[in-house]
Amino acid sequence: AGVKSYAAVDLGASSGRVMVGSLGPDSVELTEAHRFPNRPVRVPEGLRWDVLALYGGVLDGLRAAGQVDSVGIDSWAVDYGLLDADGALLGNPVHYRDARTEGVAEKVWATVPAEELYAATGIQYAPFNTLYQLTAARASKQLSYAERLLLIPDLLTYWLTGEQGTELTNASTTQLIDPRTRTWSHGVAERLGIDLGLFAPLRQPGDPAGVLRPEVLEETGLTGPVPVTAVGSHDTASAVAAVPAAGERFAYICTGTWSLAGLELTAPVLTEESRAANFTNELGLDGTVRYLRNIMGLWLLQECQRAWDEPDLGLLLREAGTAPALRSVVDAGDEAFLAPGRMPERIAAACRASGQPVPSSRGEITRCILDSLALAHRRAVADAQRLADHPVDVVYIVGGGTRNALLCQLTADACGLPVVAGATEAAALGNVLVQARAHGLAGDLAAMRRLLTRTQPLTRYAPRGDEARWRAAEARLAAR
Ligand code: ADP
Ligand code: LRH
Repeated sequence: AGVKSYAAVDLGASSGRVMVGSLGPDSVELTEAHRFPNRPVRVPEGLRWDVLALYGGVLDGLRAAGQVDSVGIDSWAVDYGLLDADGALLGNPVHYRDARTEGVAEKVWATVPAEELYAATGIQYAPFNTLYQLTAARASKQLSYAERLLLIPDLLTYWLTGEQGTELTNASTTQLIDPRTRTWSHGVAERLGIDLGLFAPLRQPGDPAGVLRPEVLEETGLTGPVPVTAVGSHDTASAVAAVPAAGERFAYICTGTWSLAGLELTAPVLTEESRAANFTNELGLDGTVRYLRNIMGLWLLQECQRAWDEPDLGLLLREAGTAPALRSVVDAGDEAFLAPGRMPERIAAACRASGQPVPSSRGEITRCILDSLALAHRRAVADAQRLADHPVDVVYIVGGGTRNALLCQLTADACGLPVVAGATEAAALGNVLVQARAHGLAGDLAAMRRLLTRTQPLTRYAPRGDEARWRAAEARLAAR
């Protein structure tokens, strides 16, 4: 009695999953109902998401999940679908790694200088921010026919319920939200000719988002009414909500396709220094700000695996474990690694360009990637503390990278701080907790985290004290 269950749909850039979370007064259990690949497709016009396949995966997952008390959806940020006046989807959503945004930022900055844009939105420069995507699409027929823009989780929610909204945490990644007022930045939108009327009204995490449509109930075999609840629909917002931290003196790294490394703050940092360091102020749960930097993450390794046609990650990690440490490092924050393709060659080229030994075997390249990620984690954690004047004693790692013990240990070594590895499926966990709270079970963010600390397995990594070597590696990159 008293146990309720929630379906968390979590769509990452590499896979989608439907997880079922069961919550009692002192228990949290998460089980996987269904997992499906998320494979972008290259068509003549560019790189696209196969959003219908993802929706099919969501329906399969809900069927596998069985009867639940609510459903919540989170996904990667910034991307969207356009709807025509009849509510029909106009084309496949464009992938954020598509080349259409190349050179667009400079055009935007000619109208709104980068400094002003940062002061108004707090969002770091990334070519794929929705604001740049919409600018790139400005002259397109598709956009001219569009009456509505729905971010990916909001689009899937619409298909499930028939109701439209724009969830706030993900909306902040459009770069069209003012982090101080936590609502639209009308000034920025007007100056750039972006029609905010395209967006459905803002929703807060925890808000109701409708009930599953009769056709969806029929397809999934569920018995209605099944409510859909808005969660922190940006996967990183949900993942940070599930960081099992106590107090405030912690940094987090959400590791998956990306590494998102930073702090949870109560107010944005909008200084020029912060902009120059490319830190972002995304909106989190309960009035928090996710002050973090995007690092290329395990994408670097995913792309090497694709190039080598090597699905056995365990094998590569064992080889990396015996390869020489910190021999060569690349800047894992470099936008040069954003596009897909030829990753081993691009990494080798970056090592050559910075005058370091060129890694050649798969083990050496994998080691180079892991060392480089750990180094980027170190820089982000150090820079965030300095820029936000917010010291930490511990670094939490959540997400798929928690399964990579070598990466976790190297991160502890590089940061010179203890690392606590938490949930592998942190986004799904945060998704479930927000639903549970909306339905009267869990408490505030701190109470949710206490529940996680009590119930979730945690792995600790102590730093091994080789600070001088990491500082030297950092200097090699800086000297470029
Ligand atoms: P996303 O949500 O961005 O799709 P995930 O959080 O699911 O990403 O993380 C995926 C990554 O996690 C993989 O690319 C891989 O590097 C890592 N990973 C997954 N399983 C394992 C494993 N068994 N051992 C080591 N690393 C793993
Ligand atoms: C991680 C993520 C990240 C964004 C990127 C586009 O999945 O949501 O927070 O910057 O995808």
